[in-house]
Amino acid sequence: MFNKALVANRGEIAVRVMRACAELGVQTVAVYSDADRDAEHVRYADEAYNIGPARAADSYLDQEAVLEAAERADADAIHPGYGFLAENDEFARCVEKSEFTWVGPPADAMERLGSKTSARQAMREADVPVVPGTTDPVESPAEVSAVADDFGYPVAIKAAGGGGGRGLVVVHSEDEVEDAFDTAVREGEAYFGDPRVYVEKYVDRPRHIEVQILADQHGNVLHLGERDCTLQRRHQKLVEEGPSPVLSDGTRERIGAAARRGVREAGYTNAGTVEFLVVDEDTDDGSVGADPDVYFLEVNTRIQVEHTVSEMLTGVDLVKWQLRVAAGEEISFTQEDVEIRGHAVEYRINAEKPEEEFAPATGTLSTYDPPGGIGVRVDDAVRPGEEVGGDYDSMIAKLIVHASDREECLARSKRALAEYNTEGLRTVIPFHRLMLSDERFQNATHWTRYLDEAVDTDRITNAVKMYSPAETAESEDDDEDVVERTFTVEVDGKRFEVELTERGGPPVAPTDNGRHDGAHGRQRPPQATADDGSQSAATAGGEQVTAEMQGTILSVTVAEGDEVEPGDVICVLEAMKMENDVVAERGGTVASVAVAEGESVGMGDTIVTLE
Ligand code: MV4
Repeated sequence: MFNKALVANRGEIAVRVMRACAELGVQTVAVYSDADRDAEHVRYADEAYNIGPARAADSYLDQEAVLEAAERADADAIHPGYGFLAENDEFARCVEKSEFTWVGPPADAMERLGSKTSARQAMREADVPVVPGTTDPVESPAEVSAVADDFGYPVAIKAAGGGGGRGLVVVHSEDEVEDAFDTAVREGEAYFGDPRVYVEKYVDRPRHIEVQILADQHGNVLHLGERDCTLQRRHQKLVEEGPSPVLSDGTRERIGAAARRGVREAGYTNAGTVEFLVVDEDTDDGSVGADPDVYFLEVNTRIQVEHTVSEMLTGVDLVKWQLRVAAGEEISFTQEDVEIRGHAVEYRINAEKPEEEFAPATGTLSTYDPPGGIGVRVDDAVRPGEEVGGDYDSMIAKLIVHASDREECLARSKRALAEYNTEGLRTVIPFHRLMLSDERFQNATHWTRYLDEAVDTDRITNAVKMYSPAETAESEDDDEDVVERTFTVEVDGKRFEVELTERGGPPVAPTDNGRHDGAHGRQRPPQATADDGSQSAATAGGEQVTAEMQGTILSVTVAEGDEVEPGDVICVLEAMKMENDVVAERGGTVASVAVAEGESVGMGDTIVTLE
């Protein structure tokens, strides 16, 4: 095993790799840019070297600077993490020729499987189903039209050096071919320095399923189950889970065996992921039957963000095995030993504003209090007071939840996300809470473009308002006085913590119990506030009065035909251990009542309709 490993990365993955090193008794070397001088991964390492200014091209992507740091530290291995240089086969080749050991796949295998066209060729040779289309690059729009004549529209023109959605142009008809071809060639050249493109039949509404691979230098090639990464937004994964809730055991075995064949064919070693598209032509509701169509998509020749899902399900520490395999060790378990236990879901915690098209957010994490408890893992590299800028990727942490099955996992996820307390920096946590009450996500009938095509932005905006009123209140109208008040009240001997966000109200002395002295010491999501200060757990704009959070109806105080005035209580909703009045924000006649006492409601469910 190595004595000392340099981690050529930053953030949570750098800490993740260093933890694996620490457990193996390997000394750790961090590299950092000027912007990361006080970053968590620097503090965690045994030694650290500055490699340049904040701009990634001048630091984390500067191959010479990284190699110089490895020499100064007298490291004997380099682990790239993910992103930055992790899939740069030229850098891998550089390291292979140096005195350092590359902790990753051989450069040749990276090059062969990193190119979309040669990867398709390798998979075809290994009898792995690939999306119908060309394996070699096409030279003209006419060749694109010929493929479409064979397989029908839509077709996808893809950059040979592409991935992650860049250099992918969908063509729906003949008259779009020429412009689409030119666009794909231009994007390939611009993003990947490679103008070559190829054509595939475009698979509509697929699920994105990937298989985790681990292979050593002794001919052992294993898979560690699959991950379902279908919940994405504009090619950015937000939630990954395993095992996939839509695959039958037969399909699961099929893609696992195909992934092993494919990477073995390419001489791949170390950790990697084989991506597939899974689609069922026989269903039209997004569900997948026992024998869907499975198509190879591409290989990721690195450890991925979502490797944690496979670790929680199998108990295998993938990063430690990366280090062991790179050091020449043999994998000590067989495919038959790999057991998938329970269900796991990873939620990416990005500093982004979901209600503003997931625009990057910056700020100071004045409060950072991640969840804990059974089955809850948080991989992060931030701490209270951290300044989060826009220099690098927006992901600041990953919440990984593991439980006995998907139902328990989603329930545990709701609890963990409710505990995940951040202030001073907008994150996607409210979006994740919303998804946990989204019917399609709950019944796993979403598809890769579900968020792009079918999730109403207003729903996301309402969810964000519900769970982070302080930030949204300030951002809504910064020159308006926004006063937050927290009251601890007792009603009939029962204790309630009530948080009010008052706009334009008189200044008040801050309460002495702060915002976090609730029963569990956690900030509970404050409720929307109706005019009279009563707590509304719903909004009544327009015709429907809807639930703004998941909960149980304790009582319904109106019936069809009743006249209601603004502020009248419609019903009482029990949520997050509190009783919340659902009030009408405008008057009207009750046209219908959609709930009854004792029923559960999800966020966005209609409670009554007013006319
Ligand atoms: C496809 C596809 C459907 N048909 N290729 C997305 C980026 C890269 N991983 C390849 N991707 C896809 N390739 C064919 N022939 C669907 C995807 C895809 C996707 C496409 C658009 C928007 C979001 C997506 C998420 C995952 C996969």
